[in-house]
Amino acid sequence: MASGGGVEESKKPKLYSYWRSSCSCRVRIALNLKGLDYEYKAVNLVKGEQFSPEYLKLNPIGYVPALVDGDIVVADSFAILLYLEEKYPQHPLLPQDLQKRAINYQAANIVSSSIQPLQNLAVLKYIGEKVGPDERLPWVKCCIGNGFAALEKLLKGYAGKYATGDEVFLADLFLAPQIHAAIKRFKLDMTEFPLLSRLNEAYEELPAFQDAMPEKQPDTPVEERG
Ligand SMILES: N[C@@H](CCC(=O)N[C@@H](CS)C(=O)NCC(=O)O)C(=O)O
Repeated sequence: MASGGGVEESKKPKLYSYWRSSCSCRVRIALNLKGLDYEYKAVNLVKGEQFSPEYLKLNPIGYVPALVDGDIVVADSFAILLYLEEKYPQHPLLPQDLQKRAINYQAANIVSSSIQPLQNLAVLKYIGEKVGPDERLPWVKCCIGNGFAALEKLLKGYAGKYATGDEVFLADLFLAPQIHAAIKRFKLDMTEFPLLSRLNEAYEELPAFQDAMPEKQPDTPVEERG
């Protein structure tokens, strides 16, 4: 795991992250929105650093992200976001309106439970080995397409400029990295998803989102920088 270091650095929250990880990206957006300076700790998933004994102490399941904030250690993006929301209430991630709040949980969970885990590195590696390398991309596109079709229907009655109105909330933090990966990494045709395409354009205008994207991280390989 690579780190920045320095005495002042040690007081900042530390985010264990991988540049292309959409789960890490959700947390990077939240930290940016809440104006929290943090130390970036790169965990190279391709090299298997998530399985080092040192990292497994932070997150026994061996996934990024993990956050260390003083004495507090919390892993899993959903748990980290709820922790940040309670500790740092500036720029709330949840709306007051209960129906809207519930839709934020639902949309976030569609991404985090019904899309992202199906296209995770470990799953793609398994499909590549057991079924065949050419089956990986069609599988990913099918999983993302099914989830996006549901999100289009779900958000139709709630979306404004962003997923549940004209303010950025939790659902947007899950949608932005997933849509970004669908377009840039998996080359998904988005014509069937006009609402999500429009939301993506709105996210691309926001500095907190721009700075969290895979192309801009300290561990982004030079050829992937943008
Ligand atoms: N539910 C977890 C999922 C975390 C997860 O799947 N992280 C991926 C990157 S987005 C990972 O670490 N994959 C490593 C691997 O598959 O070995 C969360 O939201 O944080």
